[in-house]
Amino acid sequence: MEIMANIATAVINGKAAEVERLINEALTARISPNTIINDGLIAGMQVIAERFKKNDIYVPEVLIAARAMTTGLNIVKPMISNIDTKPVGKVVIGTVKGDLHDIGKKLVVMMLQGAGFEVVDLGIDVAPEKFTAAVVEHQPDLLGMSALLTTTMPAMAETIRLLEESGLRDKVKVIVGGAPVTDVYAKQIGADGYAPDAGSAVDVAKSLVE
Ligand code: B1M
Repeated sequence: MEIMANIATAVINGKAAEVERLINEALTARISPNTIINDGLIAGMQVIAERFKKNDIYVPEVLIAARAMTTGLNIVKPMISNIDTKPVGKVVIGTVKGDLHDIGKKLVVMMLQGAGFEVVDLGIDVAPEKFTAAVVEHQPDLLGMSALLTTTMPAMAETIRLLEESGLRDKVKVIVGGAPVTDVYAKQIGADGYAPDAGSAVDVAKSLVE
């Protein structure tokens, strides 16, 4: 559908006002909010995720596209509460204890939302106890942890240990990331997945909920 392709292109180009105009046009043409989200907004963000992963674009373009997508989501979200949109999965995410870096984590959150995940963002400096309490409260499919400091990486292992001790480890898949984190480290601490960037985080998250 041409109008969906145009919405996706407007997201890719970060044109929030254009996204708004096209969505209103689509709604007037009685296109469902669900179609607008999946075939317009998310389709656009998928292209952004791919380009970001390949280093064809950088953080500012991702943020601008994400802002355009959010503008669109805010228009259609109130209309979808009672219809058939089911999130791809639920993710609880946070930057680990002692760590205040959140730019990368925010990108991961936006990409996950763009791919259709429901995300509960616990913010920064999240203690293992807070992560486990959130797993009990929100019952997510995935728990995501971000760390940017070598000194805070061990908090990821602590959180996984606490999940095990609390009998929650088999209830949730754990995905980790952040500049100093590696695939080897992720395996060493018993995480289920590792992603080097926000685009790959979506791929890993999807593969873990399948
Ligand atoms: Co800090 N800092 N910082 N810092 N900071 C680094 C990380 C550092 C590498 C700079 C350096 O020395 N070269 C260094 C860490 C050294 C180390 O431990 N190896 C460092 C340091 C030392 C510190 C302080 C200790 C400095 C001081 O006070 N002496 C201090 C610590 C504060 C604390 O956390 N307790 C500190 C503070 C800060 C600011 C507050 C000033 C600011 C953070 C602001 C904020 O986030 N709101 C800051 C910044 C901006 C940086 C740098 C410059 C940039 C980080 C960033 O945002 N990158 C950073 C240097 C660098 O990385 N080159 C540095 C852009 C972002 C898009 O990338 O976060 O890697 P990134 O996220 C990527 C991937 O990693 C991945 O996807 C993202 C998008 O592709 N990813 C995930 C991230 N989380 C993921 C989770 C996933 C999957 C993928 O699954 C759940």
